[in-house]
Amino acid sequence: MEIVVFGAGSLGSLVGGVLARTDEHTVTLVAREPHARAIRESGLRLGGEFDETVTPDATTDGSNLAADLAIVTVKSFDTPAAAETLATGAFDAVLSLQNGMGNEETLAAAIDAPILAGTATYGAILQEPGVVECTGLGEIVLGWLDGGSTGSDSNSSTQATHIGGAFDRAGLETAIAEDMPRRLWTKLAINAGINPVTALTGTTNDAVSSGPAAEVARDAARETARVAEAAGVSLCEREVVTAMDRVATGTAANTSSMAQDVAAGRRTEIDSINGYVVERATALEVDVPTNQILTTLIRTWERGCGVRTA
Ligand code: KPL
Repeated sequence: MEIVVFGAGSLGSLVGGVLARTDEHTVTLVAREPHARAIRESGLRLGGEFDETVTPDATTDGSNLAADLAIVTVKSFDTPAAAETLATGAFDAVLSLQNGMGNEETLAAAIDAPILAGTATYGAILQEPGVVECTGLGEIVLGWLDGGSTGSDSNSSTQATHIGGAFDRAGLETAIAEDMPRRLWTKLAINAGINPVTALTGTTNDAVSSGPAAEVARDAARETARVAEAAGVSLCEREVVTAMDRVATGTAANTSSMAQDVAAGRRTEIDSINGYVVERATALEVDVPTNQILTTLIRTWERGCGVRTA
């Protein structure tokens, strides 16, 4: 397949880099400088589990690209801009592998291609330009938001299976799901617990496996399950806590994306994670005090270092 990874930060570089290990795919990473230049000059080093150097193409200009598949891995606040740029190209399918909610709808509104939803629980960290480290093996789950009916035609489930099979063969453990809304809410609950707690405490993901920080993270995840239930998505509190504990243990040494953002003084995805939970909870009249506190603390930090104005 011809594959474009739009937004090759840590997760995008890992996913694109692993896909570039096989002759089956031609991979182009749309990345920022100096990462794109380093990849063009010396290849992309995959550290950790994959221990290999691969040679995908790399560019900073994502406009007018054509491919079988575009994988979107930009931060959720950059999705509108990514959608606009991707709309100048031509793709048979677009897969969102992003944190937070609402990304698929934003992409679908701008791009004339079937949009697949996905979740990824791999741990990844960009060590330096041209070097990404896999800090925890996880899983990719992908599928159509409505189980298939928004796919371009009756081939939609074949298309998802084809993409999933290609990911698997390259070494990315991938499952196809017909209950993506439920999967996205589960991933939201995992991120709502792990990300702000590790970001505020400057810890790795194992900090939410046990101890007082784990209780805060579990409360945030439980509240998210209650909001999902109120929104008509069947999800129980025990399930999301188990899922979060599994990810925290599986990516124990990983620095969550939000902890990486805070450590680097960058804007975080708080709005589309805990902020989204609070917004939906308010509309559905569900109490989410832990999500409210975590959202307030991260937003206060963002304002304090000038990466947030509102
Ligand atoms: O998605 C993640 C993130 O860091 O944003 C997890 C699954 C928590 C892995 O660190």
